[in-house]
Formats: sequence, C-alpha cells, structure tokens
Amino acid sequence: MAIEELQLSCVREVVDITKNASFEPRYMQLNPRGVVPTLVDGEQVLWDSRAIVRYLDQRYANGHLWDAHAEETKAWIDRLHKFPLMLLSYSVWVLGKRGEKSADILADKVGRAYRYAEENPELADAYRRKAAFFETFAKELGDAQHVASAIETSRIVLEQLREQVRARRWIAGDRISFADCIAASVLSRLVDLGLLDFWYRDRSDRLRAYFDRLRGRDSYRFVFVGDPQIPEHLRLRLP
Ligand SMILES: N[C@@H](CCC(=O)N[C@@H](CS)C(=O)NCC(=O)O)C(=O)O
Repeated sequence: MAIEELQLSCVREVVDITKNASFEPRYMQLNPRGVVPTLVDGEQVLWDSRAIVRYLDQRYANGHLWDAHAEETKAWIDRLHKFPLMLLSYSVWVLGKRGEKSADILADKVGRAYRYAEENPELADAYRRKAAFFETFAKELGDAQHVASAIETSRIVLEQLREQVRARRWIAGDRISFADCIAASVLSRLVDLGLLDFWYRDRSDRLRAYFDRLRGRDSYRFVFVGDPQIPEHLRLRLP
C-alpha cells in the first residue's frame, strides 16, 4: 500500500506464507528472518516493512509518507507496527471459532526449520532462529493470560486510534502517512477475523468512518481488493 501511495512501481512476487514459501532457502538467503515483506532494489536488500518504507520514502519521495511528518505520527507508526496481529490472528485461527489452522501447524514450522537447518549448513543459524521464534510463539499462544493481555492492550490502541481520527481525516491530519497504511492492514485483518471489530458494526463510529476512508483510497483497493496477483485463499474476507 505504501508503494502505491508513493506512486512507485515495482515487480511484485507473492511469497505464500501459508505454504511456507518464506522458509525456502532461496528466500532465506535474501531475508534471514524468513518473513514477508522483502524489498530488492539493485544492490539493496531490505526487510521489515518499516525499514523498507523508510528507505523508499527517503530515497524516492522526500519523506512524503513518513519523515516529513511530526513526531506524533512517527509514534503512531511505532505503535501500530507493534500491534500483535500475528498473535491475534492465530488466536482465532487456532484457538478461536474458525479453527482453520491447528496447533500442529506451528509444530510443523518448528520441525521444518530444524530440517532446513540440517540441509542448509550455510543458513543453519537463520533456520535455528526461525525455529526458536515459532517455539516461543507457540508457548505465548498457548498461554491464555498472555493472549488475553494482548487483546486488552490492542483494544486500548484501537480506542486511542478512534480518538486520534475523531476530528482528522488521517492520523497525521490532512495528509496520509505510513501510519494509515499500517492501520489499513490492522483494521482489515481484525474485521476479517471477527476479533476486536466492535467499531466496525456501527457505521457512525469514528473508527469505522476512518476505515471507510482508507478503503476508498486507490492504493487500498489495488492492494487489498483488486490485486490480480493475490490468490483467492490469501484474500481478506470483509463482510
Ligand atoms: N515486523 C515485520 C513483521 C514481518 C512478519 O512477521 N511477517 C509475517 C506475516 S505478517 C511472516 O512473514 N510470517 C512468515 C512466517 O511466519 O513464516 C515487518 O513489519 O515486516
């Protein structure tokens, strides 16, 4: 979404994490964390969405989406970037009503990472870190107290966001920023999960109105709705 907002063009390749494509050695060589997204720009290889957007923003867009904004907006970028979307998603997919993924899927990822570590000695450290990440993640997910506390913290962030956009078009005011792009994916995923979506059900809610503004952006429609490259099973399901 940020790339679209910056009016940059790129060649995109879908890395289907539901099929563990991010575990492939070819991908881990580029991005030793084995997570999406990764940006390749000539000699530069970057990962972590914040590092990618900051780089693109500084190099090609004069800080339009991030650096030219006030500290308050930058704080929102941090706050939303930390939103525990993966934990909340798995809490619905594994523990919640949808039950799409079982806890075995996490055990499979741990086993897979150790197996790849054996087969690819040059990437062994990266694969062991990935295994350790999923071991810790599975423990956190199995800890009801931990999940409940993440949900509560997230609820507070949503209330703060609702307050922030009460009298503003975007988080920064008149101009869209990277904070709004992160908010777009957080809010979309929550609606898709049916978790912490209390604001979505009331059309007059300020947060719902803000979400509808985000959904009206060409960048949102392109990435979340109309992107022909995204296979059906990876698409968001918004009621
Ligand atoms: N902080 C990172 C998060 C990246 C991340 O965790 N990506 C997840 C999907 S949202 C992923 O690629 N997971 C792959 C996997 O778990 O194997 C960023 O903003 O880029």
